[in-house]
Amino acid sequence: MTFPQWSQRGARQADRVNSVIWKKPRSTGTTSPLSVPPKKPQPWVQVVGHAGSFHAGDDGMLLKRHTEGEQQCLQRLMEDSLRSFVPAYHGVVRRSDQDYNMMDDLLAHFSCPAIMDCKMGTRTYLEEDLAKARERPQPRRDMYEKMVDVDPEAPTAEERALQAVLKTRYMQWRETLSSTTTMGFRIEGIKKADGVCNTNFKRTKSRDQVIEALQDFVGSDGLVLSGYLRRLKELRLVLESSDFFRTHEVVGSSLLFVHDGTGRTGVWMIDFGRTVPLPPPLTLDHRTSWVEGNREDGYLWGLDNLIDVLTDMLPLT
Ligand code: I3P
Repeated sequence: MTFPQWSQRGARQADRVNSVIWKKPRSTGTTSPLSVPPKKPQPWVQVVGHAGSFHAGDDGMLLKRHTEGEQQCLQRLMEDSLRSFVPAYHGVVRRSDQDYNMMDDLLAHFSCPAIMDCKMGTRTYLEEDLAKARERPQPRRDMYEKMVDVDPEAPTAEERALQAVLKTRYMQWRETLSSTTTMGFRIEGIKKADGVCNTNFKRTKSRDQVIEALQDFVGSDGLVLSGYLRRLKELRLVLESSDFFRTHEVVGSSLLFVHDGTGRTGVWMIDFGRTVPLPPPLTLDHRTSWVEGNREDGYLWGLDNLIDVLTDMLPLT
């Protein structure tokens, strides 16, 4: 995804909010086939995620189209020190012949929240995707068209002749177009409290452009900004000692930021569809530059930069 995403805010405040938001899992790893069609997805959830991937569940739950890989990550995360930084996972449910991973809807306890999805890391495709693309290249016309829409000059002569690009090539191009390569994170989408959504951040690349977008998101409320900063620093500390994080390549995962008019804030890690376990004894520090084979994803380097940028903004609010 994406960005289903969701999010929230700060040290003591975050703890208080978490105690409200993070409910005890009721059932984990269970499948309960039901014939009731899922409710329509929340508008926000549709903004960045794959269309049709999300549905509102009952009682503050969110249903996300099931993938085995994401299920395994969420199950492992429930046992990890990162648990309070991811949506609580409640197992698999079946609706209209489709399996879904059921998790807490992180927006459930916010009132008219503002939401931002930041995709973390310097690389947005897996090393195994590169290998697959070499073995069996599958150029995509839809990605060529998306590329030309943004920059007609971007395709090579060969791509132009094919009218198609490889997905890895498209993803790399998106990384360099945005702040992914230079800062290790990029803004994917923002929904303001008034309901207006903006996903037009493909070219938001420079530090100044990123700050402008973040400033617009947090508004003039210094409490919101300091709440986010506290939560991100807590997250960094936990990531640096998490067994899960050390032993997984985390690609295409986002941080979901959420705040509302009460000053409540929160940040959670979301989207683990492209998070894969490393072959033991390989581990990552998530800061070392990527060279093919080392599996590094730049997640923590991106978080360092994000914290740095938000810290710079602090006196401005
Ligand atoms: C999409 C974005 C998604 C990716 C999707 C891309 O590009 O990179 O993260 O899904 O691939 O099309 P854009 O944001 O420019 O629209 P995954 O993360 O699941 O790979 P897809 O078209 O193969 O779903």
